[in-house]
Amino acid sequence: MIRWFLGLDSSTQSLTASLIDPVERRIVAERSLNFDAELPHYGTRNGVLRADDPTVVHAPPLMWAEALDRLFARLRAEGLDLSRVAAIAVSGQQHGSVYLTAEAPAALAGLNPARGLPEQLRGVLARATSPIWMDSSTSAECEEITHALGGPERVARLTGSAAFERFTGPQIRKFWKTDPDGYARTAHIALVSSFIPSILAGRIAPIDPGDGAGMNLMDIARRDWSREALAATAPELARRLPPIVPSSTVVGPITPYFVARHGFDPAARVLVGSGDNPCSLVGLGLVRAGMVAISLGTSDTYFGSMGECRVSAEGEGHVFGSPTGGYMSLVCFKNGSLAREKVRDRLGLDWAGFSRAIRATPPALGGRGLMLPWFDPEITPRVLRAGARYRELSPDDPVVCRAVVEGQMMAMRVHTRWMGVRPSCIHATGGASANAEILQVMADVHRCPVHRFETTASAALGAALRAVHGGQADRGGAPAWEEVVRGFAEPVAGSRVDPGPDTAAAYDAMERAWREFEAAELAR
Ligand code: XUL
Repeated sequence: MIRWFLGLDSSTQSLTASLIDPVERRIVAERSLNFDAELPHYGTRNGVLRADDPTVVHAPPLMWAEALDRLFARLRAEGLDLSRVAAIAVSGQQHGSVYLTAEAPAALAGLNPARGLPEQLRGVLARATSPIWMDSSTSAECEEITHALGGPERVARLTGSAAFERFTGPQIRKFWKTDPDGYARTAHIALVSSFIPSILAGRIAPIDPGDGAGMNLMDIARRDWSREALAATAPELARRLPPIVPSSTVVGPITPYFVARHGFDPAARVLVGSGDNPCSLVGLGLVRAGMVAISLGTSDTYFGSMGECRVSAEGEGHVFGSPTGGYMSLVCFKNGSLAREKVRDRLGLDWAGFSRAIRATPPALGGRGLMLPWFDPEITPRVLRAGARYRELSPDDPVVCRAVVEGQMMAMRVHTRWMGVRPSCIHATGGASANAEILQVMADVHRCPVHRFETTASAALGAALRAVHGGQADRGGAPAWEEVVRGFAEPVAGSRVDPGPDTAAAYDAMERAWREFEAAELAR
């Protein structure tokens, strides 16, 4: 009997399962459970609970737990035999934290299959709701931590990111400051990606360097807790955190609860969890240094695999541990689809017209005209005063279609240089990756081949592939990552776009002018 591997992605709005067969290299099933629709008694909207203060965004951890039972029951109802699952790995929305009392280990170890998870876990939560990545209520705590650690550059060099409101350390500090009794009741702090494996394995699970790096608490170079960062965050934090272990570590066999309730094999292994971005890295096949994905969505995200740990001196983007052993970067550009749509709408074009305008305009606009697409306040580089900037260019000229895409790609080229790796290939995903002209500009500006990826659940797939790798590593033979992802994380056939033969010089010249323009606009 061929064994299956299960990836679970506990994301903001849903829990997704990706069940794969590594021998025939096929996805056996991919199913999602939407929290709002299927667990309405938690009262979430888009998976979250909002407070009067718009910066406060939480979610109920019992909902994430109950979703496990629901999704497993549904897979079984479809006739999928879960006893075939050899190993399970979890992906979680990054940064979110769960606060557990000293009674949690006993409750997890003794889960009774005759009763549901929420009623058995409710009593061990030291905090009823979990702050998640959309919460931005910790600016004061970010400042305090930054000050204690010696400035933003120091925090970035130490932990892989400057202090960010959504990161777990600032959130823990806020909890300690605003609810010292709740903090005192907390014996264990979990991430979403360690809470789910804790339930599955029936014991407090460790944290991996992929999601540990999203806390402002981990020494990014050593991949272990930074005593200094812990001290700057909250008292006696070390004893509340589990160890950090490599992403391929097996936490233990699945707990008898899931064997009795859903028919899992008692020998099925549960791996340490990781963040959704590190899991997507694997799910998109970025298993070698220099491989990059660009996701063209509402915001554009550039994330890539790095061999060495390098951090941006300007605090641009984030560095997380990669589940494949090295590091990954993640840089977010706020003005993505939104900026492209603004240009298209102003010119009264549809997407076909937008593409025609790109084709009709020479690379780098023939050396005439530049644009910075900051329609909204920008994250990278940090721009608070919104408004697109034009040099020698009218916003009503159709060449702006090419200018906006080139401006976006040049911003990525310039603001990811700190990674010290020239991309060897780019995997393009997200809605706008269907546009051939945009992919050509991407290939030309970054000077490497671009492949299109059509993935809907790259984090769940990445987790399933981690389960294959970790499940086999545990048996003594760690397979090569290229071999693990082969046949699963593959680009759309025939989608390769190569850089044009004579575009390099034009974009090198453009880069010089563009850097000068951007510096001048940032200084204003
Ligand atoms: C990454 C981040 C988000 C969440 C979404 O830093 O905040 O991508 O991981 O799930």
